Amino acid sequence: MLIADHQSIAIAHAVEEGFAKIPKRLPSWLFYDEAGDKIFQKIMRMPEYYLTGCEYEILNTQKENLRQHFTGDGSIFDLIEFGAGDGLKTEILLRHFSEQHTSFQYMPVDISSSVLDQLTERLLGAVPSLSIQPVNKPYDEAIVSIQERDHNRKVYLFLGANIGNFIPADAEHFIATIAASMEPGDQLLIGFDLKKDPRLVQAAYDDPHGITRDFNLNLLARLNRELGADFQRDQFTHYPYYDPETGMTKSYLVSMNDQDVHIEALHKTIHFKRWEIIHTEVSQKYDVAMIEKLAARTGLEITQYYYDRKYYFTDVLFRK
Ligand code: AVJ
Repeated sequence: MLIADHQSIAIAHAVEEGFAKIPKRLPSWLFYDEAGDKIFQKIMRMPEYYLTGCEYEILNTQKENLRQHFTGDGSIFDLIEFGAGDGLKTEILLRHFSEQHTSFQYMPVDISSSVLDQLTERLLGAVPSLSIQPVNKPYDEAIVSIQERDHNRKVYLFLGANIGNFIPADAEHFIATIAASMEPGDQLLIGFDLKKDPRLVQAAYDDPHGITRDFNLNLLARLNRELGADFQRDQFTHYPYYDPETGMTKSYLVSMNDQDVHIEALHKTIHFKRWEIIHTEVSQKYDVAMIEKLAARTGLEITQYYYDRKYYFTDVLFRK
């Protein structure tokens, strides 16, 4: 039996909307259920997925520089993070800041309370002196409610190339929303994956182990589990495509046959033509010109670019 809680109603809406589009699409936030979180951890550990290692390197090498920028005039700051995930990368900063007796409170933002609970428990175990205030709200609501809570300086984190899941126009819109709430002296650190040898990007999303394939196909398994759908995963194939001209990687699930799929929660049968696609994800790669344009259009100034040794990735510090 299907249970109509808030979460599955939101999923049903998103799926109904996505499948009505041409081409069909599913939103990439749907990847992250319990099974998807586990597969994503595996992705982050595979050698082809260079992004994670690059950002670890940057944060480890630059943690003191970042601390000095964040500390500013020495007044307490709120460190607000969107999409912390398992928090392993942020932990590098949190641990260092605590060791240096930096005056800040950590505010991870997530719409999933179970993700926040797990993160809070793990970080308090790893960094016992940490002051942590989880914010269980959508990003836009969180930005407003944190403003109302205290008048501390704000430092926003959006790491892990999560911004890549937005098409550039939506990325601009999201950054503009943060920028609008920033006061002079507030800062924002964003992780961008950079354009590079197209073969390396392609391999990161089309790994030979089939882990990214499983990640993509888990969407269908999730719809089977949560919406009572009857997708057959061997009837769809994972196809990611990197376009070095635009820097955009698009991931698809391609229907290998003409088929009907019934979705119980929607009381609907969806038809897929042979070789019809479902667009499931965008992973945008940037260059410096694109980042400068983003800054200019959102009214932010760039303080510093931090790179890994190979120049595959950059964490960029912005200020108002
Ligand atoms: C978590 C959005 C940064 O786009 O690289 C990894 C997700 N998708 N492999 C990315 C992902 C396929 C990832 N982000």
